[in-house]
Amino acid sequence: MKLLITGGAGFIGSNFIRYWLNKYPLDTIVNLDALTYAGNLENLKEIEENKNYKFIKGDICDADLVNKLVKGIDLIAHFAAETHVDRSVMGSSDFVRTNIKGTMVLLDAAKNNDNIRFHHVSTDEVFGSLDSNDSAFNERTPYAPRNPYSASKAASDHLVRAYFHTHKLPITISNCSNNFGPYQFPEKFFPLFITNLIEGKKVPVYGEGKNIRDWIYVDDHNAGVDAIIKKGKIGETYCLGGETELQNIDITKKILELMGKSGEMIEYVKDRPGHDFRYAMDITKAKNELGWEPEVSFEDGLKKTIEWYKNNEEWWRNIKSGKYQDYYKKQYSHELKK
Ligand code: NAD
Ligand code: TDX
Repeated sequence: MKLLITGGAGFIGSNFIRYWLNKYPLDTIVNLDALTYAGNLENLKEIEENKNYKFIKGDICDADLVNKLVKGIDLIAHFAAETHVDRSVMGSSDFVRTNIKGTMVLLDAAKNNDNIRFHHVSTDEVFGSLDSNDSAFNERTPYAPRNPYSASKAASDHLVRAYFHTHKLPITISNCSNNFGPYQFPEKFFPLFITNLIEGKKVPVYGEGKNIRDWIYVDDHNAGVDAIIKKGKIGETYCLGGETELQNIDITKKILELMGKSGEMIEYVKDRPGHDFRYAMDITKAKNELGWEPEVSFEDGLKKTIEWYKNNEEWWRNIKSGKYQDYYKKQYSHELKK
């Protein structure tokens, strides 16, 4: 199979490419990524020489480029997005552009080229926010996004389904809960907290730290996407999650404990505006129809993740200092001059 992966230089996409080439070494992957602040080719260093892998620096909103790249492709797995909720609070435009327009450009290219199979990677945030006693989200939960990031992802999901109904494009969608693991950009909760503690800095807990997320180790998410690609029914949506609901403050205390730090390292800071209280996923459909379920326990995943950040200080220190982008300036200077 020949796959076009979008956003493969980011956190989940780079883990997906490694996972896929490891499991299906005869498949070919083209990775289209704009290398925004969140994209980092260091994430894929060990496979850059693989003859079945090719990187293209480009924007998913560039219809000419996308139309060229989809020729001969069997499947698009669409990971590219603006993903950080706090950034979407500061400004929506990149989110609307990449997440909505970019998805539309990819859908059009797929539709106009022999109805290429299209898998869209989405999030549990499109369903909104749960109270403590509400049932977990499932595939029939009405959409109720509450921040510009989730609103833009919700719009992209609707577009993907619209192309299935209107143009018979063979699509599938996954809505997954919060991921953690190696190569996550250190603006997100886990890598920010772990790297701050290695640096001897405090960790900023929003509000009282009572908000709840359902955490899944990144490889389990990618195994779920794999299961949908191989066994999912065309036109269907699958909810994926780790079945591990935890309050932010409890995770913070666990990270402090595993890293041998005291509660004095916690700094309670101003809450995120419109901070969704709780996300939780009911993954019964994926379990029953795909035979998929998460395999990595939260405790094991957290230990592996902390170890990874301890063993890869150069990777995240280059990001925190901004040095990682110097590489692209050299490598792609001809394009940046345009
Ligand atoms: P990320 O921010 O780490 O990576 C996003 C990647 O997309 C980067 O490499 C970036 O350069 C690229 N990109 C951004 N705009 C682009 C554009 N216009 N053209 C081409 N490339 C572009 O994101 P992530 O956490 O790996 O998330 C990947 C996908 O999974 C997203 O669609 C996100 O909504 C979804 N998701 C994430 C989580 C999570 O917890 N991180 C959970 C559920 C779903
Ligand atoms: O410094 C922080 N302090 C803090 O208390 C940060 C960065 C986060 N938090 C809290 C906010 C959330 O309740 O931790 C929780 C997790 O925050 P994020 O890592 O920013 O994730 P979240 O907002 O839940 O969204 C994530 O999961 C769904 C991803 O960023 C999305 O891309 C994905 O779709």
